[in-house]
Amino acid sequence: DTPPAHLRPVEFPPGFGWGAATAAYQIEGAAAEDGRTPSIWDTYSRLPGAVIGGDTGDVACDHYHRYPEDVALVRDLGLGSYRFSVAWPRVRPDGGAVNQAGLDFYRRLVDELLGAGITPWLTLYHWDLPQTLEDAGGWTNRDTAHRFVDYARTVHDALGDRVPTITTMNEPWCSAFLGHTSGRHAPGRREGAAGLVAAHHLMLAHGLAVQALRADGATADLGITLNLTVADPHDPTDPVDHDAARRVDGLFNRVFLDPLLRGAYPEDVLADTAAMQFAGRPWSDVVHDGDLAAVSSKLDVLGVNYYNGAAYSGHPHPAPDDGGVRHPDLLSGTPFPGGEDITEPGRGLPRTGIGWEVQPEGFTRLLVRLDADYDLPPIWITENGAAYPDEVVDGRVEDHERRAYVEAHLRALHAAIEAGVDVRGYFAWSLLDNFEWSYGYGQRFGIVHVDYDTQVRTPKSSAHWYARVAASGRIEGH
Ligand code: PNW
Repeated sequence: DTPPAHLRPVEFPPGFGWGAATAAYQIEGAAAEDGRTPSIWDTYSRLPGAVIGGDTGDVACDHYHRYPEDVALVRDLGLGSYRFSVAWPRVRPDGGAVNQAGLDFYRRLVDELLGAGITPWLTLYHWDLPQTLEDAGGWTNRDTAHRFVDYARTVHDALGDRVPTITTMNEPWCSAFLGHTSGRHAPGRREGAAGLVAAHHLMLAHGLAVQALRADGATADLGITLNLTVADPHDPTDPVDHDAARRVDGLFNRVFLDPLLRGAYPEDVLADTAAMQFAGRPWSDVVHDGDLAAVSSKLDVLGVNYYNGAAYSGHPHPAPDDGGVRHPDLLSGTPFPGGEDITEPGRGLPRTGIGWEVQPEGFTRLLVRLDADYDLPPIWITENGAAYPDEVVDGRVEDHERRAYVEAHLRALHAAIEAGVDVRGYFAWSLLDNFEWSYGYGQRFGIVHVDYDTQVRTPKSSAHWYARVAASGRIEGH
């Protein structure tokens, strides 16, 4: 008898990479040390009601001081790669002059990683824009893209010879549309088309930085990380729901994929948003001649973050039942410019502790679709994971739900590889429990538990399971 697919042993290709990921503001703490100035998340997290519990990244996991211990955790789990981000306001405080003390932290971190035999994967921007640049208009100001290029060159000059992969942006969708349309991420603006303007400037910053680093003689692979989703129609027989799903696919996936990989914005997205204005002008006036040539500069690697898909409707529905996890404010305000009518009614799938659907088959579908629709560079999965309310009991964290989530998603990833998609590696999100943005410290995504009173780290049972998968390149059958 052949066991069903979800129980069969699977084997990843030789050389497949295994890692864990983090981001600067979520783990470092030390918010005012060695010359760091505030970022938009320091400001936003202090706005009343913006972050559950009023949490901030002031201390977080104290990784700034404990990085040797955290690198040792990665090494002890046998993971070959570690993805981290550099904090712009440490390296160029206020977006201005270079701060050697800030750069030195990342020099020490990279030394520690290389000394432990771990390959560093560096992200330049994981959402911590210097507040001074926000005060000048932030990502809605074209000049921010040029300031980003200066910052990227500074980091590349210091570390580019020792870091084999540099990605520009993490998840520009979140920066653009959660930051400027729904206002649920920093800087907390709710200005509709400002999300589209910010998206364009983030992509422009990416493209100009890739061009500048190549001109500087970059030897590292250069790329970007997108968070992508699978948008299904809630009622597959209803054309209104199909149209809602098309619009979400446009404003989540294609609005980034098409400029990057085809050098043009999708026609349907341009048509849907044609009447949307920013500063009294059509938003697309911010797209200048030559911008899309820069944005579509060759990518050496594409990072894909996948957490969940969802089914969308164009009819009014109550918000999905997420078990009451989300603060009502976190559910209000659409992130889709012009998408005030789009609802997500829920379809009865299990949900993780943060209220997101568990939909591993969507991961296979997403990757197969990307491969069919685009001329892709090699892909790495730069994030995938789940939040659950873990507890330490007798020194152990038995997080069976997270292990099941990761196993199901690795099996779905394996199916995409079998179908011919060129995926080279996988990073678990996250190495550590950390500051989960507008949810604060209440949502735990780590494969390693962090006690925020003592800063004690405890690898969860999912980490031990993941370490065995990484060591063998195999998932055992059941
Ligand atoms: C990503 N959404 O954030 C980030 O890259 C991580 O920093 C974060 O901790 C992780 O996923 C878990 O949230 C997202 O609302 C935040 O769709 C919000 C969304 C998606 C990704």
